[in-house]
Amino acid sequence: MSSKNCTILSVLVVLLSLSFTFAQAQESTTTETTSTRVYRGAGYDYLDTSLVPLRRMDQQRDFLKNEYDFPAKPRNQWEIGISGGFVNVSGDVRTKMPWRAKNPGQTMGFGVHVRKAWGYIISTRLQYLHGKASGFNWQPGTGYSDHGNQNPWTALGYGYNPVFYNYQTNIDELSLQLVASLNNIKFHKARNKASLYVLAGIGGTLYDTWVDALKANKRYDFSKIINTNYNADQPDNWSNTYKSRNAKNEDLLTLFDGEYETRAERHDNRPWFGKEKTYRTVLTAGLGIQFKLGKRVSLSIEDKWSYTNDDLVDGQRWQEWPAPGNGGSALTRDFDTYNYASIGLNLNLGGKSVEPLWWMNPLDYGYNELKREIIMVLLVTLIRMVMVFRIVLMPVLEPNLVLQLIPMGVA
Ligand SMILES: [Ca+2]
Ligand SMILES: [Ca+2]
Repeated sequence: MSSKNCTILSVLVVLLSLSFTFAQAQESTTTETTSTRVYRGAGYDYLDTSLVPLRRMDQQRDFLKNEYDFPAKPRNQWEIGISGGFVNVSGDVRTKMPWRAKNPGQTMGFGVHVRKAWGYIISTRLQYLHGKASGFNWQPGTGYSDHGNQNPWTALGYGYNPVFYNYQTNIDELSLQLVASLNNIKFHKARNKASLYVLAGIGGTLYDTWVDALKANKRYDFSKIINTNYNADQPDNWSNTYKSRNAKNEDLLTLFDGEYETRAERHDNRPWFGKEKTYRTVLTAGLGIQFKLGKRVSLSIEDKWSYTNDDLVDGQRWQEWPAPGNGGSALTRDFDTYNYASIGLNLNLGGKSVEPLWWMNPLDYGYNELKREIIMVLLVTLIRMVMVFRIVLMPVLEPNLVLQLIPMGVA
């Protein structure tokens, strides 16, 4: 055989062996079932019938018999989780974070939930939230006046004097949410290690709100703070009173005793539960991210808003600075909404199940089949080239070599 023919044959053999090596490397680097050395998905083995519930087994059988192209949806785990974080009311009275509050414990809450995926995008979550929020204004107001003894400031005899509104509210919420996973359908990676999601839901809230209007059974004397000139706390050439809020806040923190002893104003046209609590249906919305810590454990950071359509969650609903004696102030414009910013720990539960589907990429199976198809086409093409070379070209180029290779099984 001439050296030229030897070279062509060598190139084909090398190409063939390289293609097999490539295919095996693909399988061995991605396989989770090393015993068979076949890639069966980075998320789960889609040939494993023990993961398929009985009601979907007919589909799985059809899939395994090659009579249906789609594997049945596997059983997936439940998630349970706990969380803790800050509770704040966006309302008429300024809410406080723990480091700005009279009592840091009155600005926080905790939550527990169960979550279940119904598809790769949508899951539902049932969450219970218990929390406290508190706050106070650094600007005084008189809008409470002329609204009867339902208002604590009026009932305690503050008359038309300016007061610093404050509140502490206790919240118990149960809500059912639809959660949409945003980033588990991936075109360039088999898995997501962080899961982004948004949620929207509906629920019910019981709340009760209290006011710190007395110190040792006596009314507060706010006149000292009201009459203090805080302009010295503003930067030079500024006339923005907001710049003096920190000094006022410090004085108010010193003045308040932190005992919210007086019931805040409540709706007298709504039922009260247990004499204290008011019920409201709430709409919830939020967004969050989960980080995978292990096969069953994840950490979540989330922010959730609850829309109450209620203006007394912070105990205050009156416009500021009405003209005394003119029938009182009007209602403020916006309702109170509360927020829960939390960090949580989640655990996946369930045997004979895959991970919750928001941790799975549904394209994993399809891409794998596509890749396998491409490799097979390459292999068939190479084999055909070898056969053409062996049957058509080699006898013409080097008939003696064919005779020599036949006993060796090469030709
Ligand atoms: Ca008090
Ligand atoms: Ca309000």
